[in-house]
Amino acid sequence: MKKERTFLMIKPESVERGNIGEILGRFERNGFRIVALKLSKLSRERAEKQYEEHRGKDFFDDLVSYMSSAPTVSIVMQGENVIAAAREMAGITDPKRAKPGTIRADYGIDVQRNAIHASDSEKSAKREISIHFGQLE
Ligand code: IDP
Ligand code: MG
Repeated sequence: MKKERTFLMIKPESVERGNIGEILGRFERNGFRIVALKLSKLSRERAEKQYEEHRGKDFFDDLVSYMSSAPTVSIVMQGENVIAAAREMAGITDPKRAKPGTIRADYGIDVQRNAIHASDSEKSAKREISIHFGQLE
């Protein structure tokens, strides 16, 4: 078991609908610890950086507009195997197809407004933490 850090983002619709506490609570109850936390409205530039790998896809512009349209919560979460665990807890991209009990199944609306972002690898986690928090302790 490896102590890791991952980057999570609670997406605009979940912030608007008052689901921040519910979503963060799931991580805390699973033994993970918040090491950085920020509520902010992303600039277009920062949202583009976050989703750089999807540039050129048909949903990219819409996704960037959406993610920079209203406040989001950026989180660095720490714990054993947290990168894979957070992806598991989030569920697959489309909330309608995500496993019951996952965050996306419970709180997501559609494939774009799917409640949460979670880094998909150690490399992505490092890159995303630095985009949103710069250098952390
Ligand atoms: P992931 O968040 O499960 O890793 P990705 O394929 O990396 O999914 O896509 C990043 C984000 O882009 C998704 O979480 C979702 O908000 C959005 N997205 C992905 N595919 C589509 C799509 O087909 N239509 C609209 N939005 C999409
Ligand atoms: Mg992804």
